Amino acid sequence: MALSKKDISDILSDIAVLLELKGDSNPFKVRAYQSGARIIDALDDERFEQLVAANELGTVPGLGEALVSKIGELKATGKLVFFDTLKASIEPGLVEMLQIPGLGPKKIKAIHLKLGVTTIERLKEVCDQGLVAELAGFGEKSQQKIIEGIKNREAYSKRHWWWDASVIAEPIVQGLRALPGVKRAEAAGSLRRSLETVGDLDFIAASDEPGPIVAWFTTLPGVKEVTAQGETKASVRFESGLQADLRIVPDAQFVFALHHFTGSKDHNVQMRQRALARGMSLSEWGITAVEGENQAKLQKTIPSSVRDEKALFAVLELNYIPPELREGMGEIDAAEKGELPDLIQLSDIRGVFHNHTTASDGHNTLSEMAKAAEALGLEYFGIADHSKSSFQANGLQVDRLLEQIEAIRAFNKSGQSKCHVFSGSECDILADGDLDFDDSILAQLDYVVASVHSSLTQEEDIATKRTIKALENPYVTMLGHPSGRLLLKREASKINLSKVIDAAIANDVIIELNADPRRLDLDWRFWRKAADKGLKCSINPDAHQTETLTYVKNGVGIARKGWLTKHHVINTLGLADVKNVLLKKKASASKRK
Ligand code: DGT
Ligand code: CA
Ligand code: CA
Ligand code: ZN
Repeated sequence: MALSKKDISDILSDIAVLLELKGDSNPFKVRAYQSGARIIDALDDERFEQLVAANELGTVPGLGEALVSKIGELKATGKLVFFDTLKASIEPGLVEMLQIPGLGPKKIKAIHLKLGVTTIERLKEVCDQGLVAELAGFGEKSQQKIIEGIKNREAYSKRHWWWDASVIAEPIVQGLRALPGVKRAEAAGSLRRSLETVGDLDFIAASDEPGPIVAWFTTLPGVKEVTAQGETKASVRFESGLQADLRIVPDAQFVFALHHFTGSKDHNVQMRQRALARGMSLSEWGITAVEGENQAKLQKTIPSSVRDEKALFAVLELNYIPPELREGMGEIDAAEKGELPDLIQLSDIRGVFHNHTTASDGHNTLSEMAKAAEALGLEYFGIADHSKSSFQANGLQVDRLLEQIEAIRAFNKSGQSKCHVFSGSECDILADGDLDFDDSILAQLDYVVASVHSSLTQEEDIATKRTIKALENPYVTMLGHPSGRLLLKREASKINLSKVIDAAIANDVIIELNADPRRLDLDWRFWRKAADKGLKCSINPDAHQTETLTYVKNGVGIARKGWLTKHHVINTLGLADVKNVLLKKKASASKRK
């Protein structure tokens, strides 16, 4: 991806800041980068590109040889070894401190040298102890400002689970659409792309009278602060720290704004390049013919009105690309060849596995859960309470598991619910890869979800072997939350997921896409390739109460990001077919015994 003029000047300013932070003894060097950034900013885009192409940047007054060669390297490779080395040579904590308002490189350097501070946590401690106020050039006031800055940074810089963001966004979209004068409104950005976490919300509305819409948006309930306000746009911050941008455009521009602000950035860059290659210029405002010999001809091929995204993609000779795929990861190529997948939809889901009840750590009983599943229109409902080693989650001992199997049989017989209940277990994979129940017990279940809940800090080869050993147990139907990550909270375990995926395929084991908004595990980035190799997916809500069965929606969004169709996902099968799949697995298990 070619770097823009702005990208390059940003990097030059960053270099100046980093040099200062590092305490480079040559102030001229720092200034050379600062002024280099300013000089480039002042050139107009086209002139800059021409100079680069003609190798004539050196003729610009103020740009020395060193800078010219660095810009050349950035243009040619998209990287700068000098910049990367410089960054790597500085404590990352110090670089992070630059994000705190009022803290520049000089002050950070002073705090680092005098108090030995290298992390933001430690910085907070020394501020709380009053040590920063005592440093020369600081004082009480600037210390207080740093404390405030750290607090705000925690609240505002954090990303949010997609689910939480969508709960806030949905009523806003509905509210916008209901306003008089709003012709169309949509949420864009990472939320629309169904990314697992969301930095901020982006709304686009079509209207000729933006004033009242801005007023409505900035006074929404829950708005804690209006961070920006203009005639056609506004930004607000909600109690949770989540920020939201609104842009209001004329209806004719809506589709271009929607496409642009849906992103991703990588997708947009590739779309613009494709447009340019065809003599067209695509932006958030519209699509036009670039000046030149073909201009007149092109003007005729570009329709006078592009009303929806399907039409926009068609101008660039592409099939419609669903937002979830717009990550710049091959979707444009596939759209050109007509090879985009027919993505799974929420309505394809016919049942759900991996749910908990009051027998372990769930909040609702078997019958409450089954009836809630029935109310959602599901044909089957799988229970998978924790096994005995998960004592912190009230895991079931063998006798309680056998009782539950009986209770489920009785429930199915009673005809209380049209939803068929499968008896399963979320069976712990013990530290050595053995399962928490003997095969003779597992054989009595309809299915088994095998999950790791303990010894999460094993080294990669041990963790990988442990999980693969569990997959080789013929009674294991599916692998639960394979990486063990908790988004924004806990890193994934060290485990080689590519090897785990291959082992799952070899052993005819399904891998779950755990749809709990905090997990979304297996990550979408693995699914496309894995599914191509033959891996089957189960979208599992891991519900611990009736209300969270709807997490399946989050799981479907992530499955779509992973290019999955309904044929890859086992719980799109109807009851009879799914029963067959489970019976076949059990039959092959008993044969192998
Ligand atoms: P987020 O908010 O961090 O979860 O991610 P996004 O994708 O919602 O990013 P955001 O809110 O900064 O911007 C929304 C979209 O606007 C982004 O996906 C693509 C577009 N966009 C923003 N900045 C740029 C840019 O510098 N270049 C291009 N080509 N597109 C941009
Ligand atoms: Ca966003
Ligand atoms: Ca935004
Ligand atoms: Zn679990």
